Amino acid sequence: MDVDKMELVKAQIEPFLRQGEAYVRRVEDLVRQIPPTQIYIAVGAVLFTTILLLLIRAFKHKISNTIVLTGLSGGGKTVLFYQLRDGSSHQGTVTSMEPNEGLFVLNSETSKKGKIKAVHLVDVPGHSRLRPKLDEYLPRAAGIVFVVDAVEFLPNCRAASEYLYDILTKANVVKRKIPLLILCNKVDKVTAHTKEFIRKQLEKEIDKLRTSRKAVSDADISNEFTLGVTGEAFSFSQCVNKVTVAEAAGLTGEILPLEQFIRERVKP
Ligand SMILES: Nc1nc2c(ncn2[C@@H]2O[C@H](COP(=O)(O)OP(=O)(O)O)[C@@H](O)[C@H]2O)c(=O)[nH]1
Ligand SMILES: [Mg+2]
Repeated sequence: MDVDKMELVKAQIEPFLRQGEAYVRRVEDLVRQIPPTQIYIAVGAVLFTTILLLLIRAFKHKISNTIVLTGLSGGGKTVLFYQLRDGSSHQGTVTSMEPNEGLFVLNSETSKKGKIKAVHLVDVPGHSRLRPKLDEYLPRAAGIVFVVDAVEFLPNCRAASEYLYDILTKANVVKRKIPLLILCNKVDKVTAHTKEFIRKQLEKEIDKLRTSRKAVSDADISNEFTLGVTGEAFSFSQCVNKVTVAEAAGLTGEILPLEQFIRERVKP
């Protein structure tokens, strides 16, 4: 009985098999009619496209989505971090919990449709004991945000300039030309200095630092890169890195220039 069934199935399948064979033969005939060069070209084109697509994918993975948020303590980094992530400053509600790292979609973009890329935001405080953390994150940063307190600027100008100088002379920052945004924060206060004023003061201070640091590095050759053009007053436009200046108020949520900078560096 089983044998009979098998025969029946065979008989049913056979016409299909024969059709298949005929089809394969037809394709073979067709292929034989095509000149071999055309086949080589076609195969080449397919291979080339495949390799290209694979390369693009590999390259896309390499593109960093890390933004480093840094600056002297008290500038408003933690508040900015919360504004970017949650759209609120969490003032009074969160006290001890200090975020220093997160992977998230910017709050202002959560309602947007389409492809949105999450941003890896790292808050690296300016304490010298945390500088190794900076060395860890800077090499793979897509952008650096240097937060400056625009209200308490003058007393901190020297320290901020020194910190900025250190960042802008780091080998991996210069070589990779990582763009840097100087964010003058707390402009909601009437006593805040303007970004033009802050930029000029920082440039003046860095100009002074250049002379003193050069003397040091000439002695023990420790500094990685020099800043600016010798014999000319320092300005950020001389930097290999693109340096821009913007204003913000993390506390009141005026952070559009910051979001634009991040989005420009971390493309979906
Ligand atoms: N007026 C004003 N105060 C701010 C602003 N951003 C932060 N602050 C205040 O500045 C202080 C330091 O902020 P924080 O985010 O902890 O600075 P961080 O040390 O850089 O992380 C806090 O008391 C904040 O409330 C702002 O945009 N405007
Ligand atoms: Mg903080």
